[in-house]
Amino acid sequence: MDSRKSNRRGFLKGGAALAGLAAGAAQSAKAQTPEPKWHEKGTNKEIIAYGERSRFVTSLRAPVAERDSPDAFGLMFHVLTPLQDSVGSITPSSLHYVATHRGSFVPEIDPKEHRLMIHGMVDRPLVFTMDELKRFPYVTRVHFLECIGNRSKPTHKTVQETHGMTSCSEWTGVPLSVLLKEAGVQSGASWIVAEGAEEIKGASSIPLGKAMDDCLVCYGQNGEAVRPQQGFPLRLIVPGFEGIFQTKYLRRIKVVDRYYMTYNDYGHINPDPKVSALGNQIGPKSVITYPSGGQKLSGPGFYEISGLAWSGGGAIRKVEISTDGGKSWKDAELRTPPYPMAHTRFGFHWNWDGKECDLQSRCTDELGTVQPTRAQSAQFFNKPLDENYRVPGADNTIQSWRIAGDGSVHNGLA
Ligand SMILES: Nc1nc2c(c(=O)[nH]1)N[C@H]1C(S)=C(S)[C@@H](COP(=O)(O)O)O[C@H]1N2
Ligand SMILES: [Mo]
Repeated sequence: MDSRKSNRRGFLKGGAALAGLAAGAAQSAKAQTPEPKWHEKGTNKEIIAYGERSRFVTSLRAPVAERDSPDAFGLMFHVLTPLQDSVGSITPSSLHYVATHRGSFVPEIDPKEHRLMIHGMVDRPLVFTMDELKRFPYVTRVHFLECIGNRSKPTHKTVQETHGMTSCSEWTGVPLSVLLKEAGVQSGASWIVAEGAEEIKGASSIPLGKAMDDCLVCYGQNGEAVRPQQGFPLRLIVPGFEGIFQTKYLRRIKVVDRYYMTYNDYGHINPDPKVSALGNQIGPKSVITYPSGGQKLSGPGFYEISGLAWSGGGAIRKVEISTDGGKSWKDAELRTPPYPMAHTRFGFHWNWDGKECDLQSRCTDELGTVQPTRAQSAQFFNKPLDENYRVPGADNTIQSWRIAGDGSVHNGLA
């Protein structure tokens, strides 16, 4: 049976309920919407010089549950994107998750003083100023980032807690391959080590093949300069690889002939280049953001299930939805262009009958890889789930949201 068709039928059935909800509006829109109050003219700097969102929109990032951020010493740790309020596929820069290690403060870097050095196994070691970098041909691409620590636990209540360490931006920068060709990579080179400017240096070893393929040296994010928390003035984007490779405050790239165990790589990467070339890729992964944990449905009737899907293996090809805890699946619709290694929004028309049920999403990427269940993932890593029901490796497993009879939504792991 064509599941799209059945989804469509569901939508039409739901039309009646929708019409009922909106009936009051038909009489006079003017009468129902009060006259707006106005911001004080000319006095509000935020409104004139740099736009602020409405004060009625209050969605915020939050620290991970176990750790205050900033802590008692004023140090900052991971903060999570409020995915439950997300629409479309781009994360507002202000709400991008932040992962900062060993509690580093956000470095304040003067772009006039910042330099990028490329050296090691190259014919011409080069040092670029920001102005020089901006003279190179650039590209703009949409890519997600995700921290390897992004994993769902039974104690997590909301999608911000279970999945908030992933975000998606439009990145602008120079292809790393262009800069490496300018420097002239010597034969025998097989890896690069990328280093950030701040105290812990955020260094990562990256296979040369990946560096020459699609990595970007970025100075732009969502139409403006990369934000300080995301690496201003320069950051490396390694599309589809786990977060730790996306070196912020990028100041140095060394071309080398072997893998280096840097601070950041410890425990993150397999020293065998063949294994690591695929082992560092994220996903495929997806999650329903509405309805999700902590939200409440107001009663039986039509709902639009909405969520995000992404994969380090390329573009998202398919997203399926189950409303019966994974027993049966129907195709969702992709609602944003499925760019490679980018968040892709999906939607699904659903009529809730008011009974308790489990909602799940499952995606497939362009390699044909299907998002696994927790049991399948444990089997893949050949290790049992731990006492917190966590998967042993990177967690790209299917997330379940339980809808209770009163419409409240709960983590299906709990
Ligand atoms: N220089 C530097 N780069 C870094 C890090 C860091 O601490 N310092 N953290 C890494 C980790 S673990 C992740 S998940 C991503 C997070 O990027 P974001 O903070 O922009 O979300 O940056 C990576 N790059
Ligand atoms: Mo991370």
